[in-house]
Amino acid sequence: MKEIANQFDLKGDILSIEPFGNGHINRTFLVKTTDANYVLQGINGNIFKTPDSIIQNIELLWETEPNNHVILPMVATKAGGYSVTADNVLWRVVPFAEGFTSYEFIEEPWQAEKAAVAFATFMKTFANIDTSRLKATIPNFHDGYLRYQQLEDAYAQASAIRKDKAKDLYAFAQSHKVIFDIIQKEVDAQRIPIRVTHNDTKINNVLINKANPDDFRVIDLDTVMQGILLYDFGDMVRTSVSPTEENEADESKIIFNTDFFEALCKGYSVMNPVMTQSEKENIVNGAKYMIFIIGIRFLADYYNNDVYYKISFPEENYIRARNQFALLKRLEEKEEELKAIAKKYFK
Ligand code: ADP
Ligand code: GN1
Ligand code: MG
Repeated sequence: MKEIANQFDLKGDILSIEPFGNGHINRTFLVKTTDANYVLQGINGNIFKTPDSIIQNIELLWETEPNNHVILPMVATKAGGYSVTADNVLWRVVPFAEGFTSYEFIEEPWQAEKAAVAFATFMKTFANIDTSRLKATIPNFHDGYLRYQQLEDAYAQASAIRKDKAKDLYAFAQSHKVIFDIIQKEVDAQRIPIRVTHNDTKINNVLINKANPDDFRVIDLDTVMQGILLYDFGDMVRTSVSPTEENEADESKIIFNTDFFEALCKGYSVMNPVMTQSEKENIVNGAKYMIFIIGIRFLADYYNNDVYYKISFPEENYIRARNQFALLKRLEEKEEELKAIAKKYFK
């Protein structure tokens, strides 16, 4: 690790390199030197087949908005460029954001509001980039029909034990597939436009300055590419409205907090002037789309014997899928109330 870290233009001498963070995909390390701290990440090559496209996309963001305070700069290598490849893994470095914090779940509405402002600001800041210039780092990433097909393929080859264990979840998935149709129809009719989107607006992908919550950085830029606004809003809802972690053991703790939802709408309403009527009307459908799509991805990975998401115990992907579907059920119970709240902020 030290050999890799030393190829970057770091200030000072390396003191330690320790595993860091909570992501499901990449390998993240905190590098401490005599002068500064950095985050070193190895991009998961099984998932990102063209990891260099991630670096190119981030370079494009910086090229377009060189003075922005929304994302973190990449640290250059001594050889020039922003990445080092070792044993087929692409490594990159960003400064550690001193004095900033991220939340694994929301505890108070203001945190949801700030996160929504952060992700909305990200989208506004880079809105002028021609979306076709961004590389698809994971092609068809939020394609609901593809994800559903992947679930069916995974199910077809799953072990009898796992099929039986998750049979209620599979039935739930079958009965909810229609969720994808509503949004797809709007996209096909171009009532929902393609934009520069983050695509992984999980709440722990925004860092908030502890001394000044209006100062933030949006991180985890690996899936910045073409997308629709509702993916970004929807994934924030998915990861904010229940004060629980994705692998919460007790299903009864999964709730849909309407105050947190309202705070997200309030924060995100800065997008109002650029949003189309269809985007505004489909806010709640976007949340359903993202909760459902991530639920079926966790379920498919469970059937595939956990080849995609990192797990820390054997049934973790089953629990994650169960919790997403529980959240979707909680949403459905108050769908009309949520639509009324959304309407107040997106008019
Ligand atoms: P992954 O793609 O695996 O989710 P992230 O880039 O989101 O990786 O990093 C994982 C976690 O590490 C984040 O949720 C955040 O808490 C922390 N983190 C990442 N980068 C930084 C940074 N530059 N400064 C401070 N904390 C960071
Ligand atoms: C992954 O990298 P991380 O942990 O922020 C995943 C997202 C899922 C999320 C579910 C590249 O995000 O799509 O929503 O897990 N990222 C990728 O927690 O697949
Ligand atoms: Mg992350």
